[in-house]
Amino acid sequence: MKSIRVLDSHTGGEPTRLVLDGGPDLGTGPLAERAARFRTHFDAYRSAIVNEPRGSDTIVGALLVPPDRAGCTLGVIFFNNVGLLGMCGHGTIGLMASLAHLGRIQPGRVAIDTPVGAVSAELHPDGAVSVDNVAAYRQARGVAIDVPGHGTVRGDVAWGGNWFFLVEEHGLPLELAALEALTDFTWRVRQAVNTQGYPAVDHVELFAPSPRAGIACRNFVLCPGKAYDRSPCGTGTSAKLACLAADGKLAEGAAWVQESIIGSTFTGRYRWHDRTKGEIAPTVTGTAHVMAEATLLFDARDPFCWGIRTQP
Ligand code: PYC
Repeated sequence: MKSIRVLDSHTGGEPTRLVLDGGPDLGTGPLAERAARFRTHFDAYRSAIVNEPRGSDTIVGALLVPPDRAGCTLGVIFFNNVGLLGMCGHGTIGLMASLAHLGRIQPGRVAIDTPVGAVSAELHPDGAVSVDNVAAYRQARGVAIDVPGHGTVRGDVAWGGNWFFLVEEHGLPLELAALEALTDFTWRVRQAVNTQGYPAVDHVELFAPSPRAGIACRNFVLCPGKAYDRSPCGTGTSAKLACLAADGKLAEGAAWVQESIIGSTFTGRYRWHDRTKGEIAPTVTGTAHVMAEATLLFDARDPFCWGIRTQP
């Protein structure tokens, strides 16, 4: 029987399933090319690892691969219930905590290759992890989208390792009690954004003040497969920092504490990467906890051996 060894962690409530061995052999070359190979030839692995019955819509998988970019010591390709992610902030924090648990890294920095660029992650002595993400920027400001059944919704389109539509004014309470309404609204926004000029946007992020002192704001992030991010979303926080920097609302180096819908937090900071292009170098800090070590078993007689594929 085929088997795949995994280590599960969560970062602020959002799970990461790290594939240690038994995953698909994607060969060599740039990670973007290997990610394309994963998508085209090995999608069954993706589904089998993160989808039901072994997984759930919320799990993000992390496939460890040899790096391609000079100076990187490892490579990772993140994936979810419906496809691949460019980068994943909570997943990188989970990856670092998992490698520390396995004794493979000590406090210090690791340069990591991803399909969208090299990132650098630092494991701190207390177990927290800071991720120096790929450069983030706002592509468009105050875009008006006509959302059927709702009306006009304005938001910014920004890159933080994935594409986001960021909405400040939405009129919904960012509370778990409103989860259904939040999911329904953000899904409709996503579809409208995709058909009204921004087909690459696959995350929608809403903001509201936090009821807790010392927190800059709360977010709700709808991920590509219609699950909401339990963490404050590392790439979403990077996209937010890019918008704040572009608007002159956050100074270089100042801390931005981003709270998720379940109350977990990341601390974000930025440095200008290229001010003329509006590109920032974001750093997102958070903590992950290891939860399970497991061997996934693949029985050829099992009709759901390769997972139940969901396409919302
Ligand atoms: O933390 O970047 C992130 C992320 C993306 C999707 C889920 N989490």
